[in-house]
Amino acid sequence: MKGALIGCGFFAQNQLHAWRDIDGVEIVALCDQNEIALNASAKLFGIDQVYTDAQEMFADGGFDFVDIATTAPSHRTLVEMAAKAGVNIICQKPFAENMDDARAMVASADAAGATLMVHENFRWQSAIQSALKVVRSGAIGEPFFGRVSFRSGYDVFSGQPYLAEGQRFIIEDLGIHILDIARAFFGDVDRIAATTQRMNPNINGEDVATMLLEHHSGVSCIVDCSYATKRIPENFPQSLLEIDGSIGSLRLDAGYKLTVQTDDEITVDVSPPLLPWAERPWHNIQESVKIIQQHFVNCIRSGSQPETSGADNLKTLALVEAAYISAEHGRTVSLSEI
Ligand code: NAD
Ligand code: 89Y
Repeated sequence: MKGALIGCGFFAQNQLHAWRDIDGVEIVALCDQNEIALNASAKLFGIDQVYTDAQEMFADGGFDFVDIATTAPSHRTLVEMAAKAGVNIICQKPFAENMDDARAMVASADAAGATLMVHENFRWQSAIQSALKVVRSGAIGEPFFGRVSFRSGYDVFSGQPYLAEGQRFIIEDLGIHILDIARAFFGDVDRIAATTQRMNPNINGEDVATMLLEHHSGVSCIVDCSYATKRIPENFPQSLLEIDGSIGSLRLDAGYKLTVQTDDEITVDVSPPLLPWAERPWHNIQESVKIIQQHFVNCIRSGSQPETSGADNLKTLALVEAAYISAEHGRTVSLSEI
């Protein structure tokens, strides 16, 4: 399977490493408007076919899928270009800047018969997958309460300066993953209520968000995110879980400790492996990049829909929109409004 990647920035380096680890896949073309970033990645990963214009890359072709690793403002144009070219698509989160764009992007891939997956990778982290396996096995019974929590003081702005600039920050950038984890455990959401705060005076958007989700399944779930939390040891980038079920409970605590309590209590270490190209503390995220990209390849090979498909991601993106509306207007928002 031959692929092309657009956007050779900060995070794409992980994607390029992970593609090299996946059997039967080769990235044959690279594109970035920034020639310095383009040439640096081309040299590092030994890729000869390079473009500063995505249109030209699609016109030349010679690949079966495209990996869109740019930031959200370019996603709609690039996804629609890829769909027109008839290639399968994996696109970074946040999938789109608004719901209208996101729906149009899904429609364009559908019309072209192309697989469209969003690089929504946090639910694919191996620690989260281990917890999902326990809950889906019924080991703690019917869940009725959840908490998915991400609290950190890690400086994300040095690697991703654009995160300090937007009017929106933590829900759109990070909360989107945490909301998606809540969906993976408890399914679709009927209503959400959210508050936001900005603790860091040097950024434009909110860096703290506290959300309450009422899932269609009946589960009440708290999703809380912060980049203003000073704690030692620093937890970045771990997502922590607390789930209560009818016959037991599950916790994923800091340090990747997974505890399941029923009549007995079992704690297992679900630390992610440190891939040869990965570095702490990012190794948790980096490992999930390889897992999600392998999932994309498996789905194309088997002709099945990715779990985190474009269509599925509309529901995660709708939660982001609903959370901002709720925080702005101080009211509970029904997802049917979005
Ligand atoms: P970045 O700014 O470092 O890199 C983006 C690159 O895309 C830049 O080099 C830019 O020149 C290029 N680009 C933009 N528009 C283009 C276009 N139309 N054609 C060609 N090149 C174009 O950004 P980043 O930090 O690497 O983030 C990229 C995306 O990855 C963001 O959406 C971000 O939210 C996401 N991200 C995801 C994770 C995760 O765990 N899934 C982690 C970090 C970042
Ligand atoms: O951009 C974000 C993401 O997707 O994961 C962590 C991050 O890099 C900073 O919040």
